[in-house]
Amino acid sequence: MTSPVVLTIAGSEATGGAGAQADLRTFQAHGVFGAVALTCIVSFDPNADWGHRFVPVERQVIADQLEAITAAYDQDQLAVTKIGMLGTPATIETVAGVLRERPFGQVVLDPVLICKGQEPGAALDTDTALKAEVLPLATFVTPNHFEAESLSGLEIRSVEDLTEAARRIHETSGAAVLAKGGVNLPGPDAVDVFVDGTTTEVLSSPKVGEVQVAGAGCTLAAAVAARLALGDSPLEAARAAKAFVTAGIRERLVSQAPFDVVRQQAV
Ligand code: PXL
Repeated sequence: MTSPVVLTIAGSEATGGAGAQADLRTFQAHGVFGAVALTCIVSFDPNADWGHRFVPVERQVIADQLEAITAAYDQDQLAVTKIGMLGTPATIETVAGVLRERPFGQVVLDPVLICKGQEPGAALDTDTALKAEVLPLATFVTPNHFEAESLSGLEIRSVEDLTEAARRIHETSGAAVLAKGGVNLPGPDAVDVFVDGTTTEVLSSPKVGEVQVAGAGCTLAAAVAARLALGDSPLEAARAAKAFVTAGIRERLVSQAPFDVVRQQAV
């Protein structure tokens, strides 16, 4: 039996809250089969404020993983690719090079710009490379508040600002954009804005607390990818993904770490 396969090109976050682990649980919850090309390994440091220890996977090993995946699944079966944390300019160059070589179907980009604990200079190079090399290849982008400011050049304080930022990111990338306000915008609701060439829609649901829950961004983009693989339009995928993340935040996992994580619920 064949099934839609969704690929995530993402990092490992060892405790399982974010990254490829969250992506795979999200794919499983939607009944789609997940493949992973691992880009880096993040290990939080409980002795240093839970900062990120970050090790990139060697370029050749990333290319090898993508070679194995694209040889196993043809383009009809591997219809959607999700991109999460890439982490270094070298990784970005490798991934963008492979994506340009063959069609990877729809490409959902979660533009993870900085990782706590990364050296700021290195993070700036990574941001620049991501914007130049990967953003033009994306068909769907899911920036959070900070990433939407960085990608649009706008300061975002309101839903109107978020909408304008999403429009600008759509104009420069050509991609459908789901810009996330989350807990960073004031008010009782968690507001995201969807923009593509034809539709602007504000997606709103009551905030579940005022504290950020880890893994929400990964889960949202992975749920968009899964829904697209199941045949949703981008707008339908955005609506369903938001509902999926909200349910996962309600059922969040509490641990000894200083942040709770999204727990994906079966659809
Ligand atoms: O949530 C962003 C993110 C993505 N990918 C990996 C991460 C994190 C944040 O911790 O570790 C691997």
